[in-house]
Amino acid sequence: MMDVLRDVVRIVKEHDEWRQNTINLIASENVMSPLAESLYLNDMMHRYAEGKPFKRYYQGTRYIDEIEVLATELMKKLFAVEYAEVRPISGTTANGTVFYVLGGGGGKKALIPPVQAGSHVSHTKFGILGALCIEQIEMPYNKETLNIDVDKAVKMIEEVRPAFVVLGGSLYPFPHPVKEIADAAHSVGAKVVYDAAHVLGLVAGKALANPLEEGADVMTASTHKTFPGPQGGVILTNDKDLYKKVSRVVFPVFVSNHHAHRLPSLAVTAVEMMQFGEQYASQVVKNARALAEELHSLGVKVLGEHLGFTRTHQVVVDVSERGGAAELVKKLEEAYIITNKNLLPWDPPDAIANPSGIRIGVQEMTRFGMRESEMKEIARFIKRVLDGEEPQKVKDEVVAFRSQFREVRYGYKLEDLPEAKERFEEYLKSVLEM
Ligand code: DSN
Repeated sequence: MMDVLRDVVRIVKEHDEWRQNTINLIASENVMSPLAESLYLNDMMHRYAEGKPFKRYYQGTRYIDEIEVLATELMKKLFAVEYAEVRPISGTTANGTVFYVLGGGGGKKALIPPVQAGSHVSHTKFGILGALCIEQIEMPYNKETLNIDVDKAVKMIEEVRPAFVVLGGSLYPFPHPVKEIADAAHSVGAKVVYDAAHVLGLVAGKALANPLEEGADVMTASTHKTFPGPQGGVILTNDKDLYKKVSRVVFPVFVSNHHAHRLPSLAVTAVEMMQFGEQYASQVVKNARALAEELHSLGVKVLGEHLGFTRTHQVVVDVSERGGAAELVKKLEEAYIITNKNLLPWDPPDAIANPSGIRIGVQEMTRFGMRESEMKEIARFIKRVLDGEEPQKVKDEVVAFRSQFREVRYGYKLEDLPEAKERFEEYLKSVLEM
């Protein structure tokens, strides 16, 4: 059996080394700061804390209660909201909770953006929305503006009178028109759910408007995409009644154990975003724009040229004239450039195996200190692979380039907080001595 254990260690070690040598452009990922990462390893990972802080069904939770209250307060402050629910363990769990509250019980309708235009699977009949027997109706979309067709969507809201409308999503270079849609939704008594999973860090850093200030009733999100925290979910709202219902549903319907060991890292990340969020978010958007412009000038087809390519962390490339994305993303991976294939708004749903698009996100490389000039270098690497150059040849240059960017910026190191360094050393020592 020791061989199996050696294999487990090998797999983790090789994964860590490999991904640290890659240019990671997956738009839904990020890295925590060293301080947040060190605090992720803690005994709370072994514990249960069902219920709300100080009203648990288990003993032994006094520090979990304390950290949960602190993380909640920090998220409220960061997003200037009245209520935050940090127990969802993912963005999907957060969506499930809110959808259950707004549309559970069957017979209700929800309007969502088209799947090919970026709706997350949890917004669809294939995901939690469908599992809750809520009818998915797709909003009209304008392929020219790469956005919801406001006039047609308003008409549809008035006709369909849904229980709620979902905005936000996973393919999201241009923010949705929250105010216009919220006005129409509210006129028929519908709520607006804004799924900020992808852009939470950009909202925190004020590179995008806060959807709750634009008229959304509730914001769901994951806490590990542009918001560079631990993997998890959050629900934010100013609606007291909605919050109360959400808090009664997240447990016991969607979580039992809510993985409390992530909450110290969430609290740290919230503080870091208060300190460095604006610098980080504005650099992310500048980097995305620089990458898109360089790809375009090198002859790669980038979506949204007439709209300035992007207003978020995402750059979307159309490779339909290059045989589709399926093979190209594998070649990019061979060159140690990690991206994902993605449906584009005009792709048929069955193009999922070989869609026209490659989705690129610059948030993680921004965290490692890359700026506009590095984005140009990355564009050149991508172009060489797309043009058919041997990925292995590009890979060696990618690894050398990446090795110059090892330090995570816009956050705290252990040296910044001697107590944290001491605590981490003690933690590691106790594990080593066990
Ligand atoms: N599927 C993820 C993404 O990459 O956007 C979100 O959960």
